[in-house]
Amino acid sequence: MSVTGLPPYDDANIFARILRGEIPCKKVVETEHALAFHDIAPQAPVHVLVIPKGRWVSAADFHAGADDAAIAGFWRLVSAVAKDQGLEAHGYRILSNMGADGGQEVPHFHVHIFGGRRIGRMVP
Ligand code: D5M
Repeated sequence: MSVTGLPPYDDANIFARILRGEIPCKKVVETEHALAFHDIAPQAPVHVLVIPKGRWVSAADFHAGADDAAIAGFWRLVSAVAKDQGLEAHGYRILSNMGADGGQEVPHFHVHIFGGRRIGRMVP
C-alpha cells in the first residue's frame, strides 16, 4: 500500500507509459527530475501537468520517499513552467487530485497548472 492507503503504484498507468516514451505527449519541458506536458483535455487556456519521474501515486508517497533533490526539482519546475507560460502577471492555480475522494484518475502523482483565464472557485 502507498502511504495514503491508495493502491500500489501501477506501472501500466498512462503517465508511466509517457515517461517510458511508449506513448507521446505534448511536452513543455523535461528535467532530470520531472516532466511537464499539456493536458490532453485542457480545462483552461493553459493547462499543463507536471509529473515527477519516480513511481509515486500521491504527494504523500512522493514527499516520504523521494530524495530532497527530486522534491525540490519537481516543485521548482512547477513554478518555472507557470512563469514560462506567462502566468505570473495574472496568477494561476496549481491543484493535485489524490485518490477516489480527490477525483484522481491517473494514479501517478501530478500537479495541474491552470491559467490564462479567471479560474472560478472550486466547488467541492
Ligand atoms: O486527472 C488526470 C488528467 O490527465 C486529466 O486532466 C486528463 C489528463 N490526461 C489523461 N491522459 C493524458 C494523456 N495521454 N496526455 C495528457 N494528459 C492526459 P486527475 O483527475 O488529476 O488524475
